[in-house]
Amino acid sequence: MWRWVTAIVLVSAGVAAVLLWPRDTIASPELAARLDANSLRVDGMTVAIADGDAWRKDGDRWVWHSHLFEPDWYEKNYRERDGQFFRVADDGKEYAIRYELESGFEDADTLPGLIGTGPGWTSFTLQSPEAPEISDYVKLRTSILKDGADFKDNRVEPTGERAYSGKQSLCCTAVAPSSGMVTSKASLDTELIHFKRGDRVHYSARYWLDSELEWATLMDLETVWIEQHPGPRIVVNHGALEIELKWADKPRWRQAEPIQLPVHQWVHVEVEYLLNEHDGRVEVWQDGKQVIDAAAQTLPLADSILNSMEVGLSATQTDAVLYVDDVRIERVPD
Ligand SMILES: [Ca+2]
Repeated sequence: MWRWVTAIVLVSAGVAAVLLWPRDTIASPELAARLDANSLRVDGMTVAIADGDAWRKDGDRWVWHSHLFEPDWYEKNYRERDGQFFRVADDGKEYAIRYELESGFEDADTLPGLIGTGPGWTSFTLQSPEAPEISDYVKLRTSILKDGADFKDNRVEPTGERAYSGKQSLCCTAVAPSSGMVTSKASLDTELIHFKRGDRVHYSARYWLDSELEWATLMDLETVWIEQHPGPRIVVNHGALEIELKWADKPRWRQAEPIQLPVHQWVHVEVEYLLNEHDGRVEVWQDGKQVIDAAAQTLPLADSILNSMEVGLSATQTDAVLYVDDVRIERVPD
């Protein structure tokens, strides 16, 4: 089943990076010429990517920096038949990819019931002080799904406590990260989606905040084929919406005059991305009012496929409780 496959994919990514450590740490003249033709500035460094590896310019040499992705990730993980694209899971099963997904969280009254191709969610992430490392939260996920185990400190679950539509919404509860942790997470995730360069992607959801969020992310679109899973995300910074591309220098698009997200009431958040590694666009609406409209880089690389969505508290720096309802993501015409 998909749920186990997703967990396996996440664990194996780190191992692959170690096994594929390249022998040469200085680029050959042939490779250097390719790198020179495609360099960019990140963090004050000149870097370039070739065949899945990142290289850093050091004087007139290119020095190997890190392994970012498998060069054959697409051939390994996707199939095309009669114009239909399929994602190939680790067990060889094929899943038709989707250009739209919606959820009102009415399918089940417990978290495991939301996981599956029917409801549309394939995993969840509960990274917290009681499950701080990848191995901890993968183990927790397995025990919740397989053994019916209870949550630890963070929770993500359908609730009848409040709803924007129907009888339920998704409630995400997270405690602040402890020292040494980068972030705390309580999100519901799916890898059934598929958006690429040139696509216009519209996201709409209703949120209810229990308190003002100091710094948190409400939705991440990611490619899982590059280390650290880069992609654009919806950020709440000191209570106001902004957009960040989690990649390289992490460019951000903020409101000129930030409007606070209301607390203790439903608020409608909509985001539209035109996907491009240079000349994309990002638009944000809060309760129907446009608050951001900017030219933006919205894809890490030209061939990146955004195949994962995390909804809920995909990151938070403080204790937080968030309700989400009527999530919809879709590819829309220009
Ligand atoms: Ca609902």
